[in-house]
Amino acid sequence: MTMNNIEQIVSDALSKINSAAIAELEALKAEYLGKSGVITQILKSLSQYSIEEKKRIGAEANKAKSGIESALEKRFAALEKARVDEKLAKEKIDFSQAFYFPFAKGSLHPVMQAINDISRIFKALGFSVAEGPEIETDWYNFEALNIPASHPARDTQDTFYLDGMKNLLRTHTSPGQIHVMEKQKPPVKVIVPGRVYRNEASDASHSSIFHQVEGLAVDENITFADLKSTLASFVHQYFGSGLDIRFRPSHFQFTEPSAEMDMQCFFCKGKGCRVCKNSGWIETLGCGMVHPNVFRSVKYDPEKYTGFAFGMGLERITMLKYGIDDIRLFYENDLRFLKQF
Ligand code: 2NM
Repeated sequence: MTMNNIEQIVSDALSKINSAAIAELEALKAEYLGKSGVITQILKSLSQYSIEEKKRIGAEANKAKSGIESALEKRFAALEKARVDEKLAKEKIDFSQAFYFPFAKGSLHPVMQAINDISRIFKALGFSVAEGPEIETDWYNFEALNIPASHPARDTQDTFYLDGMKNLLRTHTSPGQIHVMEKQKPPVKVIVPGRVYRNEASDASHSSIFHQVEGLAVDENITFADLKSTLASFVHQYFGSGLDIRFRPSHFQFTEPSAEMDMQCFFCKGKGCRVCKNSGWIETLGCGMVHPNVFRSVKYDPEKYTGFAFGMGLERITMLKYGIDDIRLFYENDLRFLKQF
């Protein structure tokens, strides 16, 4: 066994390895390095040589062994990488093409946009946003809000009762505020947006399902001036800066005193036009100072705390803002309507 022999064996091995397919590498490894492989045989046969030759041939054979080993590893790695690269290239998606699909871009429903816009404004004024259940009991929807059993708002004409008279679909979002006050001591500043239900015939300005946002602030020393400044800030941000607001006496069971708030017509700035029916003012929302009986319902001390509350119909103010003349457009899902928002 000469150096030349071993060199020849290694150079044959390398050329076979470097042209082998991935599946052939295992066989080549066995051929050279396996139990009866060429290199293994050389190492096994060393005993027949002189000490001098053992050293020389042994060193040479070990060098050949590690050379072949590393050639096998390199070849395997290269073939494996090529295989993965090819697989990935096949799977590659050209995302620049994805946007040519004829999918229409969706958008939020105008009522949902109004909820988001109004929530953002009130959050900046320190209010949190809460939601309550749409199925309520008589207590939350009426009794706790100072609406006694004989009150006309309880008329079965208006309320959808579910099972007997126990559960009902909420007719306003105020019960959501009762839930908040039951869980939280003052100070409370919260708005509750949500869907409400009234058992009444629908027409261009009425729907049996619609949406409200109601707001509530309770603390020591809350006054009607706080109500005015909060609602003025809302009107200026949502409808337009510089619009005047005014309050007219009204009645709600859950507030005393109660008021309707008007804002100057944002369309004609008070001059009079078809939007404000020539009055220069637009009825915007109902509000008032929370009735002491409401505080008693949630075990707040009415001698210690005062609060203001307000409520508005979302479809109504969205109709005003965008000049929509029929509430039913909100529920028909006609894309020609929805696409405008
Ligand atoms: C309105 C008008 C006036 C109102 C009152 C309450 C509560 F829970 F504090 F009693 N929530 N919302 C309220 C007051 C709602 O809507 C036209």
